[in-house]
Amino acid sequence: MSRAEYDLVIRGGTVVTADATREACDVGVRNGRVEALGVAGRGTEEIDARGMLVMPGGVDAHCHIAQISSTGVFTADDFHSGGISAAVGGTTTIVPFAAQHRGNSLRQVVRDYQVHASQSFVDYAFHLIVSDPSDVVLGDELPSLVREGHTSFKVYMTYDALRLTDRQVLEVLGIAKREGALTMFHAENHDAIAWLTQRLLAEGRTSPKWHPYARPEPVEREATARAIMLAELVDVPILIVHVSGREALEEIRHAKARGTRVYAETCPQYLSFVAEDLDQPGFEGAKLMFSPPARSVASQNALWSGLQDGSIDLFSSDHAPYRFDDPKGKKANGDNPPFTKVPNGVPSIGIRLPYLFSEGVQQGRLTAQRFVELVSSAPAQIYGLYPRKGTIAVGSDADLVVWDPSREVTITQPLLRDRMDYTPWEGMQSLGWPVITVSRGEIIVRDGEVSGAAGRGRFLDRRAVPGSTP
Ligand code: DUC
Ligand code: ZN
Ligand code: ZN
Repeated sequence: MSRAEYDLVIRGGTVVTADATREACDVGVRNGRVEALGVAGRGTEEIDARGMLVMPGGVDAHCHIAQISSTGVFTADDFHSGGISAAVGGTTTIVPFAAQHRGNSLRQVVRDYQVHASQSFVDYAFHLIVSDPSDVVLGDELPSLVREGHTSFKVYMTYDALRLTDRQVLEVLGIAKREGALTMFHAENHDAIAWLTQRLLAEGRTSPKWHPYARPEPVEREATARAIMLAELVDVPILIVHVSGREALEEIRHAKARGTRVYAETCPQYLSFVAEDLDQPGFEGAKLMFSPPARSVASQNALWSGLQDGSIDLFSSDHAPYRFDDPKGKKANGDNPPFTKVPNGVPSIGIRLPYLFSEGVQQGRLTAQRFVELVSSAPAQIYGLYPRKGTIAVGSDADLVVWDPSREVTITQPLLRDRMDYTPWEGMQSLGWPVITVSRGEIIVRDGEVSGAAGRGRFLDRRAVPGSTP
């Protein structure tokens, strides 16, 4: 018998990339890379993918892993558990944040995250969070870290512990322009939130359901417009993360129409929940506390149209996992603290792809190709990982998902394999599911069975990809 030509062949599936759909297509993998696309000879291991979609593994470009929140609480997931949950949901690359807190050296922060990330289950890169743009950070650390491959950073326009002034934002944007990096914005107006919050608290409106009232849509709209204006002054591309509402999206549409290079991201929680969903007995609403907050059905419809027409460029999780019934999670400040003292965020790294496939592709809102673009190709392109990640092409890393479009799955927290004690999507019926996840040619999830060593994920140097920096 002749020797196998490939380590792995995924045979006869419908291969979907952002730009093409190939029926009855084999994918041949050798040494962790795609080596054949179309017809492949024998593989040491073979997967029969007839009736399945074969897509590039997801790239989650917005997730908080092993990070201390602005309220001082550590995320429930580290790079091992977060990476496993990602892989179970079809994601093979993550880009979490190396988050600077004031007074910290940015370079030391990156070193610390490298230690955390040495346990990563999937491949990873870091964005930086710049919260203290001191002379040393601006003059030395930030430029040199960009040159070393950390080519994106997030700035916050709100949160006492993290926010930058407009002047500081301009300084950071100047470095982004000079060094060829992309600045990501958390766009909410800090003073408006502080004023509204003070009034709500004074009126005794302290339970989780008031959280969205402290940060209504105009707060996001104004900050989005301001971020765009600041970027236009410097003439540098920016990206608005977690766009939640119709109003902010309108600002982005206008800016794109006049030629400003502004990318926009949204996340599953904004399509799934509305502000009224936080109105639950006791502290339950804290499970749905994230910022910017849940909005309205009108905003959800606007986000879907943005995903369809390209006003929204990518779909990330903003996974920020804080356990509900836990003094190290949502209850870090007591069993029923005011909404101002609850860590913000939801666990969403595992649900990201199944949610968008089920609600987007299966509901006829998105094509499968657009789905791939939103969850994989666009984030890889925008953040300098393409075409190593984000596509299925000869020479690309063999990061693949075999997706059963007709598999019906009821979502439960244990299924998602994170370290949480709840999922906001408990009970959701997902039509379509990633039955096999492959990372650099290694099958790391098969029918919910996870295999692969801790720390198998590799750091992705974003300098190495010509032509893909913004
Ligand atoms: N808001 C953020 O800004 N980051 C993490 C999660 C959240 O809700
Ligand atoms: Zn944010
Ligand atoms: Zn975030």
